[in-house]
This record gives sequence, C-alpha cells and structure tokens, in this order.
Amino acid sequence: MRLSNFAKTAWATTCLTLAGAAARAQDVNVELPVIGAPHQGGIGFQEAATSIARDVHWLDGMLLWIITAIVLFVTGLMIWVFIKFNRKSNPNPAGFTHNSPLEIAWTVVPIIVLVFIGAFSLPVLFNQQEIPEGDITIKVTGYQWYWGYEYVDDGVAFESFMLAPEELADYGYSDDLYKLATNQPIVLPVGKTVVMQLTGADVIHSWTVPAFGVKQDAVPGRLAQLWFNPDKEGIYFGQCSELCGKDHAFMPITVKVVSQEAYDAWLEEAKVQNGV
Ligand SMILES: [Cu+2]
Repeated sequence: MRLSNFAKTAWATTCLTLAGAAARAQDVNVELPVIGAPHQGGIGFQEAATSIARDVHWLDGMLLWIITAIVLFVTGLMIWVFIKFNRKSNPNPAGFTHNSPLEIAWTVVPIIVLVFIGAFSLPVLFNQQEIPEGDITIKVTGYQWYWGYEYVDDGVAFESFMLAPEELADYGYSDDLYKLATNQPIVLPVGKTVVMQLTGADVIHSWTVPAFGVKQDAVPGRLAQLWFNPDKEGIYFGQCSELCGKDHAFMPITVKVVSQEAYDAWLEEAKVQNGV
C-alpha cells in the first residue's frame, strides 16, 4: 500500500517531533548567557572561562610584546641599512667579512629570547597535558559528522547534531548561532574539573572550545585526554577543528555550564532517558 503524501508528511512530522522532544528532554531548563561565541567585528580571543584559557591568553599577550619588539627592531635596522649603505650614500663598501662581537650577539640574544619564551610557555603546556583527577569524565567520540558523548560514571550517553537554521529558535538560540548550536548540549556543573577522553570512530576529528582554551585531536584507535574547569555559567561553542570530510564544518560543539543544582537535575533526567 502506498502512503498518501499527507500521511507521509504527518508521519515525518510525528517522527521529528518525537525526536525533538527526546532531544530536548535532555536540555537544561535554565536561562544562560551566551559567552563562548564569536561576535561581529571581534578580533581578539573569546572571553576566557577556564584557568587554561587565561594562561593561553596571557602567554599570547606576552609573545605579542616580544614579537612586536623584534619586528620593530628588524624593520628599523633594515631602513637604517637602506638609507646609510645604499650605493649612492656609500659608494665604497667596506670589505670585511667577519665581526666576532656582532656574531656572538646575534647568536646569544635569540637564545636568551627563546629560553625566556620557553620558561613561560612550557609550564602552560605541561599544565594542559598533566591530566588531573576529574570530578566528571566524559568520553568524546568524533563521527562523520557529529559528536558522541558518554558520561562514563553515570551511564549517560547521547549524540549531538547541528541544528538547522529553522530549528534554532525552537531550541532557544538566535539565528547567528547557526553552525554552532546543537540539538543536545554537553551539560557541566560550574567550578568542577572535567576530564574528556577523545577518540575518533572513522577519521581524525578535533574537539575544541575556544573559551576553555582546549583543543585535542580525536584519533581513531587512540584515547587522548584534555581537562578544564569552567568557572562561569553560560553557553559555550566550539567546532570540529580537524578537516574530516564533506561535513567537517557542520559538526559543532555546544557546552552549557550550569549551577550544581541544575546539573544534578539535568543528570537525573538524562539518567531516566538512558534507562539508568
Ligand atoms: Cu570532524
């Protein structure tokens, strides 16, 4: 028997509504400010929401001073050489080929600069890579083209898909959050250490949330880790950051950081949904 178009449409609508209801039942019922998102005309970083992101921003600022000083010095040196030693103003060039003090200086000074940078950047790197004991552990799996999440200690698992433009309003997102908002956010309590274990199911993906200062490749057959401790309630977005195929640009990440009470309530609901 062939279904009429009307019946097909009705069936599709029912399926979508059920899927939507199931997905939304795992969302949190609290109003949250959007913090971790790009904004029009912005040229800096997104507001830092973890100690890791603050460290990264500080390091970036410090490096910018050093880079600026070097660029200005080299530019000045070049301009000085162009003016002082061009053929017109210096028709008879000097014939020497070595200058030991100068050679020692241009070897030692860069070494000092690099050691200085390393002394500040290595501790930041080690801090990111030394994974602490987490209050919450989530296994993250990258798929072509969506993310799967598993709260390993609570038996809660779900998949997170990008919302279509016409779905955004239904889920409480503004239109400019297209390609960032998903049907199912990761929900986390504020001020807790989160450890994420990442892998890829098919190809390499990369899990990134700029406001948290974290980025980690999700490689098939391997389990990588990252950690962060979000200190502000709000909504944060990220995107897959490893070119992973045709829909690479369509597998965003949505994180909602909420109060402990809201998290507990959400987790209870999610456990029911997962039959735990
Ligand atoms: Cu991907």
